[in-house]
Amino acid sequence: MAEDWREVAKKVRNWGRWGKDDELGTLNFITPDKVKQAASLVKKGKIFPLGVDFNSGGPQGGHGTRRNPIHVMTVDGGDANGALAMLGVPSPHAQELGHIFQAGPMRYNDDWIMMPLQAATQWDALSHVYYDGQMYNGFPASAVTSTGASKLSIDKMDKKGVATRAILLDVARHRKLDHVPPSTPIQPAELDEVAASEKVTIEAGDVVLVRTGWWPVFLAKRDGLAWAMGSPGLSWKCAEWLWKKQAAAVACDNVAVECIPGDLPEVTLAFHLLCIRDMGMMLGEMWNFEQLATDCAEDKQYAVHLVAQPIKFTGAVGSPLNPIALK
Ligand code: UVW
Repeated sequence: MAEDWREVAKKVRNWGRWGKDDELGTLNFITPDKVKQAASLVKKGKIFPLGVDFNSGGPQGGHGTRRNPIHVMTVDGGDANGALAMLGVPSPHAQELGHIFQAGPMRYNDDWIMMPLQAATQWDALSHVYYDGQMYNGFPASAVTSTGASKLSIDKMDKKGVATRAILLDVARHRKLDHVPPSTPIQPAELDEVAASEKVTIEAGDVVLVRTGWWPVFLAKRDGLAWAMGSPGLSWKCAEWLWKKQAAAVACDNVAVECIPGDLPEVTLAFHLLCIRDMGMMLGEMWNFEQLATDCAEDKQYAVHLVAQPIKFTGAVGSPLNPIALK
């Protein structure tokens, strides 16, 4: 089976397709006409935020290297105001600035957040996973060091922007279930069935949004480890399906887009490797499609205008975001 996976990897490899220096991958499928088509879908003035909450009660914690966000106030009402806080800071300018900030009635609050960039709703950058010492487009794995990614980092996506048409494939609703059963791989044929039942066709440059109904399961149980390890999601075979459709990206309401554990036990995160490393396709994880899905089921419009820009964290291999769908 791992040999079959290697064959598919060769087939779907987009290296060189957009030039040897390309760092955008399948976002290249988003053309100006595609952006116009997406914008023309906005007819009702409805906005659907697709991001989940970033807080200490998120799904992280069971995974060794990731934690939920830690949010601390660095200036708040308890400090009376920031000027007093500054007066206590041992900096040559603190006294002077502290006095300036004390003039008049102005008071303010400030905060910090410490978190893995992969803590909640996020994009995986094209530098997130690799194998055989190479990343997308043949860039060496050594291009990512302790100082960050010099190639394929998430900030490179800003050159293009992620604004295009997206199609919601509501697999859970198609199965007439609240959610796809735990650890169930969704096969390409089912994606075709869902698209046909929704009367939509995936076209080049679309972002495919796959709803498994798994995010509400986390909200109901708040058991991040069980939730992550039992994620239903795409079979590794869906990578080739996305490649044939010339999708710009794919996002899901589970932990990793693909099913966990995967349906190819010999290759961990087999779908990740094909999409990110071979095709150059970003994966969107831990998105929340509930509100959007309810609306789509009502008006039967499963094509939306998606705006899903990552934050320009220089050299980062992923980014949190709050994507929005517009109708
Ligand atoms: C890994 O855990 C490597 O990837 P992701 O967070 O994209 O699922």
